[in-house]
Amino acid sequence: MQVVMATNNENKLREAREILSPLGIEVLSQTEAGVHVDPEENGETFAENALIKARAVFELVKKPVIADDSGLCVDALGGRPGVYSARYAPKDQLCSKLLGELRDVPEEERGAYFCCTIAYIDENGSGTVAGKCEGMIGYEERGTNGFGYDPVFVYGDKTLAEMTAEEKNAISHRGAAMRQLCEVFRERYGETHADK
Ligand code: ITT
Repeated sequence: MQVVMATNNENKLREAREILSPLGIEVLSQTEAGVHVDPEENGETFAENALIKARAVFELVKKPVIADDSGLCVDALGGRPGVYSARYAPKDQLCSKLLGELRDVPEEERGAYFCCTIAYIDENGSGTVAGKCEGMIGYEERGTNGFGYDPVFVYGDKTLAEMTAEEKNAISHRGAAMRQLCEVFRERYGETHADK
């Protein structure tokens, strides 16, 4: 089956493809679907924002659409940046700004988690699934893979940016949410062709 992903973030699109294509779901970009949409994300939750993005694209394409709204919640910052993760700082300064804010925070208070909510919508209606990845914020940037806050998010003994794509997708918030999405699709549409 084919779904259109309502995102302007190339890294999210890449990870969605890595996770969903082995499960038999082909993910088309907005460009491949012939639309360009960048709606204002004025929801207060990941789910609200994911639904805003999914609905905006579904109005224009008559195919199933998915949208990912995600972010990093840092314990010592009372859950910030959360839904504002993309707007916390310019893209190349996200990690350095966060490390600066946490400069004096001791190890035991450096807990954080990534959240990912995926909204899906088709002619039968809409819904959401969510995934979480718990770790901590390190003291320096490490690794060159991934994107966003990956170089400072430590899971086990590596940052997400030190993991291969396969390693990250196996434990990530996005991986967890996408695998649930696949279950929803199996219920809605029957088996995806990975099963055949
Ligand atoms: P779209 O809205 O177009 O999908 P976006 O990048 O603006 O793209 P969000 O509003 O959901 O997406 O912002 C999520 C931000 O959280 C993202 O830009 C990253 O900075 C961060 N983020 C989300 N998932 C991440 C991951 O797996 N690794 C590192 N950072 C991540």
